[in-house]
Amino acid sequence: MTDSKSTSPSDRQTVFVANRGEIALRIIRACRRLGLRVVCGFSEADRGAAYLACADDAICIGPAAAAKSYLNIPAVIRAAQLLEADLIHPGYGFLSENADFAEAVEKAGMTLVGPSAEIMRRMGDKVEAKAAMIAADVPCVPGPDSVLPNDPEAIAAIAEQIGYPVILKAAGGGGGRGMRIVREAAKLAEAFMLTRQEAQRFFGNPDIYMEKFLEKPRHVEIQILADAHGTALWLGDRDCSMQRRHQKLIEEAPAPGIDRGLIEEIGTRCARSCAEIGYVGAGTFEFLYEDGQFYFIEMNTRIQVEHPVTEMVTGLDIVALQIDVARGRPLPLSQEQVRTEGHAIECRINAEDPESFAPSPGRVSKMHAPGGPGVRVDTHIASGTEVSASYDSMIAKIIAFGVDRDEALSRARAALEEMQIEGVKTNIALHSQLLVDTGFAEGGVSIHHFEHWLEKREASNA
Ligand code: MV4
Repeated sequence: MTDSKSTSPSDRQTVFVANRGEIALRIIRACRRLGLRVVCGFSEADRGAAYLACADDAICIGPAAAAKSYLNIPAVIRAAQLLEADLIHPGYGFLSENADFAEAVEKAGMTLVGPSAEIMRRMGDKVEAKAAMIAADVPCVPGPDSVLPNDPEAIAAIAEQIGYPVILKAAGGGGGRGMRIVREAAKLAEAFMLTRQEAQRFFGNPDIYMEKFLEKPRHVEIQILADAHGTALWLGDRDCSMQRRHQKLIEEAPAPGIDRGLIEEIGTRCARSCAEIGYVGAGTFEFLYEDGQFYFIEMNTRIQVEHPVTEMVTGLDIVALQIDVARGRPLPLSQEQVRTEGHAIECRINAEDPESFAPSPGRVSKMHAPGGPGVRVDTHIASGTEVSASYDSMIAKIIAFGVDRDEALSRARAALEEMQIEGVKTNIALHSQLLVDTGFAEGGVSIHHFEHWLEKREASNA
C-alpha cells in the first residue's frame, strides 16, 4: 500500500460490529473517534433500531433468535465480508469468547478485536488458565492445577489435602455454571458424578477440577490491555461483588478498602502474565478476595459490561485502544502513565420486574436519561425503543464519577432519582434502595450481600 493510497478516505479500515444494543453503540462511538468506517449486523428484532443509524451501514444477519443471528458464525462472517470489513468487534456475550468464531474470522482473512483463537481456547479451559496463572506467579485458590482423575480414592485424598469445604468446577464452565460445593467427605463421590454429568451435558467436556471453597469472598477484577509489541498494562481494579445469580448489579472502581500496594502487586503480575502468554487485546483477570488475599479464578478475553468504571477513573478509551491494538498499533502509553483518580460506580438498569426479576420486554413509551457533572449514561434506549424478549434485559448503564467514593455515590443516587423509564418495568428503584444501604455505603460487601439484603427486606415487608 502506497502512502497516498493509505491517506485516501476510501481506504479507511472498516469495523463490523457483531453485537447489538448499548455495546454496539459504544463500539460505533469508538470507531467514529478513530476515524474508522463502522458497520453493523442486526437481527430482525433490531431492524430499525436507532443506534443502527449511527453506523455507516448495516445489514440483517437473521431472525430474532440469537442462535440464528448474533450467534450464527457463517451469517456473521458473510455479512462482514459483504460490507467489506477488515475487523470484527464481537462486544461481550454472543460470540465474544467463542474460539471457533475467532478461528473463522482469521480464516476469512479478517481480524478479530480480541486475542487469537489459540489464547481464547486456552483461557476458555479453566484448568489450563489456572495452570498458566500459577506458572506466572498469579495467586490462585488452593487446589491442584490439573483435572481430577477418575479414581474416587484419589479424589477423596485431594479433598482431604485441601480441606473441606471444597468446590467442584467444570473445566469448560465459568460464569457460575457447572459448579458444586461439597462440605463433607460422605457427599464427595456423588457430587463428583453429578458435576461430571453436567460438565459433559452443558459444555461437552467432562473435565472437573477442585478448589477450596471460599465462604464469603468479594469479587475483584483487574482490567488489562496488551499490544502485539510486548507491552501489557493493567488499568486498575473493579469490585463487582453486588450481584444476583451471577448477574452483576453494581460495579465500582477502585475496589474499596483494599491495600493499594497489594493491588499493585497483583496487577503487575497480571500484566506480566499477559506478556508471557502473548495475550493481545483487552482482558479481565477475575479474583476472589477474602481476608486480605487475592485468588485468581478465571480470565475473560473480551471487553466487559463494566469497562466504563475503569474508563472513568483512568480517563482512557478502552474500546478505542482495544481496536487499535487489534490493528497492530502499539499502546501509546506506559504503565507509569496509567494514573487512576477518583471513584466510579455503575448501576446496570434492567427491564425486569423488581419483585420477581422476570424480564419485562415491551415498548419504552418514555425515556429521560440523567446527566450533569460526572454522570455518564451508556444506552441505546430512547422513547419508542422496543425491548425484545429475545435478548438480555440490560437496557442502560448509569455511571457516576466523583473525586471520592462518597461523591460518586451521591451523584449515582441523584442520577437514579432523575432517570425516568415508562412502558417497561425496571430495577431503577431497586438501585436507589441499594445505594442507601448502610452495608454498601460502607464499602467492601461480599458476593452474598445482595441475597442477604433481599431476605432482610422481604422479612421487614412481611
Ligand atoms: C468460587 C467461589 C468460592 N470458592 N470458587 C462463581 C462464578 C465463577 N466465575 C466462579 N464462582 C465462584 N467460585 C471458590 N473456590 C464462589 C463463586 C461464586 C461467585 C464468584 C464471583 C461472583 C459471584 C459469585 C456468586 C456465587 C459463587
